[in-house]
Amino acid sequence: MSDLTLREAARKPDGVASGHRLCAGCDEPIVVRQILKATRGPTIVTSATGCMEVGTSIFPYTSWNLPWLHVAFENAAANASGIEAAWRAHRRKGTGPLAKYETLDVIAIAGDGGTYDIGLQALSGALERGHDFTYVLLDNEAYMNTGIQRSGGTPFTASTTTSPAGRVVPGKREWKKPIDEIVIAHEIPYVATINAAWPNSAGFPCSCRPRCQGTGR
Ligand SMILES: Cc1ncc(C[n+]2csc(CCOP(=O)(O)OP(=O)(O)O)c2C)c(N)n1
Ligand code: SF4
Ligand SMILES: [Mg+2]
Repeated sequence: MSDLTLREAARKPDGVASGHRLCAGCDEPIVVRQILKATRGPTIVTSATGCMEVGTSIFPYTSWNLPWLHVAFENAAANASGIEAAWRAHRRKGTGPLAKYETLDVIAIAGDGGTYDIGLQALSGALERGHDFTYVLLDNEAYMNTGIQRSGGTPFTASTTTSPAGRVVPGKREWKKPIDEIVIAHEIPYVATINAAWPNSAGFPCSCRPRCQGTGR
């Protein structure tokens, strides 16, 4: 269970403002808001491209009420690693803009295309090195914002523009990649699947962080 009650969460400011350009009814900004409510702060977010990114950062506007970095499609986890390593170096040397922060919540956000496929190498490296950040996979099961192409996260037989279902082929011919098992195999302290319908489940991955830090990973 999260230490954060719904009442406390409701009183905290939103990390993502309304007025973004994601589809009406999209749950991605809801989930991200819930996760950001559970951070201790200060918080830095870095996003690979995807619906959540392009829908919140159309120039000259931004929906982000906290430091937020765009990063290339393949390296959200590498960027988060670098931010966390920079903070540790600043703390160690006692100098630099991050030196004054006793805690820093670093959040990397990427879609299924940016995680199951193109960002997997950066994610695996970051997990293996044991960087202290929270990685949020927003799994809508296809490359959605570029026109619904199939990804490694698209389920078996799903019809997409690059795996169209027809009389001969029933849709995607491959199974959904077991990303949770791949991540768990790196022996990191905490992995969870979350759902916008259960706000405390979204808050938990971040509010458990102080306890996870004791593991040294
Ligand atoms: C290296 C690279 N290849 C392709 C693109 C084009 N591109 C931008 S977003 C995107 C799809 C992202 O899919 P996913 O990660 O699942 O996020 P979603 O749009 O579904 O939220 C693609 C192919 C890019 N920006 N960079
Ligand atoms: S296509 Fe993208 S913005 Fe629209 S509902 Fe799906 S995830 Fe949200
Ligand atoms: Mg996707």
